[in-house]
Amino acid sequence: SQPSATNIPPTPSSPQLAEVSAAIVKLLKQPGYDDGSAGPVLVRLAWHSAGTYDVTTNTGGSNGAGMRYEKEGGDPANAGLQHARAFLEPIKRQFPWITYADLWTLAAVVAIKEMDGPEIAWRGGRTDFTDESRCPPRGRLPDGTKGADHLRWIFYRMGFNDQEIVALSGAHNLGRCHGDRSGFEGKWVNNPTRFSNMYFKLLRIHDWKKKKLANGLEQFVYVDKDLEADSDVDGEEPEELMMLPTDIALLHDPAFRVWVDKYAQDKDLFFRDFANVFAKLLELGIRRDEVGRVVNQDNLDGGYKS
Ligand code: DDH
Repeated sequence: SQPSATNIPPTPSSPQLAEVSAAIVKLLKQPGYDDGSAGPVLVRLAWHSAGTYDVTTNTGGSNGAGMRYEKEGGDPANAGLQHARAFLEPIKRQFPWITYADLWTLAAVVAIKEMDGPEIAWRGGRTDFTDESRCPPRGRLPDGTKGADHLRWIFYRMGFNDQEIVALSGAHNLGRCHGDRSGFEGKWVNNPTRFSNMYFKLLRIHDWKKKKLANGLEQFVYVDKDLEADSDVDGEEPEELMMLPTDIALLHDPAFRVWVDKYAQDKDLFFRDFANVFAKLLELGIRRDEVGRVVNQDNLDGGYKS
């Protein structure tokens, strides 16, 4: 049975969504792709779909799945996310009743849990735009070359505070940078498909050195000296870890630093705060009635209404 107009949007424990979630779990393993998992790029898809929110105009956010259109999908900040959308396409075909906007956000929540991360509250009912007229303008997502002022400018616009900015940034425990997508190169932690607070620990303990890439971008790197010594023996290249300038900004800004320290020392606190702030991210711009149905009046297309 599929959800209908009179139904409250399914919750993750409902039988329909349990099937979709199980299908997402199955597709996470992608032996030929990156570090063997679609998980990190799916998390980034959900974040970029929601991170366009502007609290003063109440525009943007995960409702609509506007990234399917060139106007939003073609934002250079979204380079590479076509891979995430392609991973989910067979699931959309298998369960046509779920909207793209719900599928993209649900996939991130399922992936984070599956990668040993916290359980994140998720509610369905998002609708899909049927043209690009309501897509947010480009340029609302953060720029990794910048500093603390930029982070506040971007994330305060979404309605987040300093603690929430740091908690959200902990998602960089996952995945990597790709030269052909963002221009940056490398991963933040040694195991980029396991969710943890390692990002905060490494940020604090290492002496991050600026490195200029061939394309002119600057990032910060650290090469483990022990690994380097080991590699002489077994002939393996030591893997260089990286941080973006925006990651390093968390370390040097006193108000951000308080939370970097707390999250490095207390994994449970980080997991709790991350679960709360990621759930909040996915709900930005979504208005619901008292039973949880999405009631965004500017967007009545698609979804669970037929
Ligand atoms: Fe991020 N991120 N992110 N990020 N992000 C990149 C990769 C991933 C910034 C820049 C980049 C968040 C915040 C910021 C993930 C999740 C989240 C890449 C590399 C850049 C650049 C892209 C590529 O080359 O493929 C900046 C700047 C910020 C900031 O200013 C705070 C947040 C809030 C999240 C989140 O999920 C809550 C994930 C996951 C990835 C790894 C993607 C992959 O393909 O692997």
